[in-house]
Amino acid sequence: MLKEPVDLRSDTVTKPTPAMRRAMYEAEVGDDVYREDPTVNRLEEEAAARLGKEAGLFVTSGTQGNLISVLTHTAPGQEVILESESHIFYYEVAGSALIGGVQMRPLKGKAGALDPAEVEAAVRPENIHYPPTGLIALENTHNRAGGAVLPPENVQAIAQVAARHQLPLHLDGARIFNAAVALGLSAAELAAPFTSVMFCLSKGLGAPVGSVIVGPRDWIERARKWRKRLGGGMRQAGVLAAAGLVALDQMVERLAEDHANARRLAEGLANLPGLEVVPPQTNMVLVDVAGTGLSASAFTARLAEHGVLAGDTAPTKVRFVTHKDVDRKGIEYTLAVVAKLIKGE
Ligand code: TLP
Repeated sequence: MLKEPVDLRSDTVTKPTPAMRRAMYEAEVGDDVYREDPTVNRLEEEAAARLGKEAGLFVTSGTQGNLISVLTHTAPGQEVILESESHIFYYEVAGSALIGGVQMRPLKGKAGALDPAEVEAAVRPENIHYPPTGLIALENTHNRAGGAVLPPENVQAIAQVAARHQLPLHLDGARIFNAAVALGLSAAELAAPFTSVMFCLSKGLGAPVGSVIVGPRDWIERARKWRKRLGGGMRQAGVLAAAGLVALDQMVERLAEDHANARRLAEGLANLPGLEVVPPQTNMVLVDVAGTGLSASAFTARLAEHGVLAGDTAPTKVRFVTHKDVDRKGIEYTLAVVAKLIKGE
């Protein structure tokens, strides 16, 4: 066993770097509800600039950022078109339905991407029986599709549908920087077709807490009110924002290393009998373990006995997520542990 467990459950487990801790210690702060926290203000400006939008809002989490975005774009009784395995639909505890009173209209995608024609067909025409469509939401990278990158031309086509029907388009870009690095494009280029974008500082970028939503200035003003209403006004949040600024400044380019580690892990796993591996595009490796005769939860429990942590995302599906706190040695160790497990040793 290695000294520390190899934790591949998620990139959310990443710990702040020494530079982040220093920046947090030294952060200039003020009351952010009065907009007097200079470090939060700097993060919001920097995030908006990086994503090519007018303004930004620092929020507690990706889930809160998506919830605030849905609430700000829609009115109760409207419908939101989104992918059937998207995080907003699958993993956000029905917050938008409960708090926003909206109905979800999930469409099945391919590798996380929706068919623009199906999106257009799902937009509701005027009819006494129908809820009006209020929003289209996409996810890039797509988590449950294994960190899949949305093809830019597919996003463009859906943006045209949104524009034709005068609908806002939101991006759950929790991992937009992974998509940008994988495509060799800027985050601003990927964000351009969207009205609003949420991205996370606390995943592959390694900050301890927080996400940012970006969009038009008047929209962010309304989002700020929703954040307060939801209890997300954070006062001296500069200590957190300081780590976010370091994340944007120092942690984006290195995501390529996580992608290379995911590819190495996938290649090694694909050579083992009983495993079906989805070739990774970014930092996630999805593996169907049905061929081993084990359930995903039994499989991950066996790995955990040897100090390797992975997640089960369906009865026979296991997810490994690479990130800055797992190096190549951890990946090779993981491959050795899985090989032994499969040989029944
Ligand atoms: N995803 C987490 C879990 O919630 C599943 C993970 O381990 O991958 N959008 C996307 C695409 C996400 O993957 C996540 C987190 C979020 C939003 C929510 O972010 P947080 O955890 O900050 O609320």
